[in-house]
Amino acid sequence: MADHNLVSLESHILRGEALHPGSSGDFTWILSALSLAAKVIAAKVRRARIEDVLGAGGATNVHGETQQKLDIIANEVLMACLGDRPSLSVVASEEHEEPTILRLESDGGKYCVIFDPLDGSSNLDVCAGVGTIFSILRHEPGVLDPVAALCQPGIRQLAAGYILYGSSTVFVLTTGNGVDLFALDPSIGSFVLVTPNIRIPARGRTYSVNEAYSLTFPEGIRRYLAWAHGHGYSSRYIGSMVADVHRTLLNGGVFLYPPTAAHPGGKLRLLYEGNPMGMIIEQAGGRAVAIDGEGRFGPLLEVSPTTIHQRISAVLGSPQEVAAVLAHLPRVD
Ligand code: AFP
Repeated sequence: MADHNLVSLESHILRGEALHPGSSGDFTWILSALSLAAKVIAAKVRRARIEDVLGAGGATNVHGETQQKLDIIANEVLMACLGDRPSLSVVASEEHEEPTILRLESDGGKYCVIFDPLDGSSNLDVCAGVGTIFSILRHEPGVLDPVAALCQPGIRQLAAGYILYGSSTVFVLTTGNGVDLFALDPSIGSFVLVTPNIRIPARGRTYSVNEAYSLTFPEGIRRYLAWAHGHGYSSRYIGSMVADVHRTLLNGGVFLYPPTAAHPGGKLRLLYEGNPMGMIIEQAGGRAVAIDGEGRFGPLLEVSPTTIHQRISAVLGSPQEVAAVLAHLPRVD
């Protein structure tokens, strides 16, 4: 590709499909639904204050968190855009307790989509960055139970991505062959490729964690933070995983959500947040690990989920920075 070529998200996906002769185009069709949903949600986020859809919607989601009005709207937009894609079997939203079965395998259902419609939504009222996160899995043939179809380790994801509604709207996508970044050009209504094949810097002296909980972090994480304080590190934390991970991806550093007193097993949702963000980071040359309160750790993408709303503690980012965190955890033999 010549540098001056203008490539939209849709043409980029079609080009990828052309590399696989015999491809049915089903997968491309799903990604185009996500792109459409992203544009609709971006427009709604931009007009949120004008349309008065900020603030709590009243209901609580399955995690006991108050749903913001825009959470509910974003969820409906995604369901509406994905609902008619003929190859989709099951979708799971962070906002819904149960997965939605769209069609059976015998009726052509081949793929599952998992999404967090508006991550970081507690930041909406203050105009800080929020995002949509998604993960696409193959529906393994013969698996009838929708929960079993979704409970696959992150290494089996076919694609993952996020859309950050920040000072500009960006769509970050991996289909397992590197990570590409598209920016929404509002004047033409298209996501255009701005950075192909993003690589995360190997290092970056920035850690991103909610340090207010540090008294209840495992001792190894507290030791790491004391080490970072003495080694010239900066701290950056928005409280919106998409925004915090996006900064980490571009600038390097490490993002952590360790076990805390409030969430001893971790707060991040494995299927909705951990796996897709972990795949993006690893596809960009970074590292994503799951940790526990005793200092045990292992590859995040190899964790086998048992429930769709399972939570996890994770560390992800530049390979050298993740290694620096792990070096402070106690040895567990
Ligand atoms: P919300 O979507 O409820 O705002 O939660 C966002 C989130 O799951 C993730 O995006 C953040 O990294 C994390 O929670 C922030 O949690 P703390 O507020 O406990 O730091």
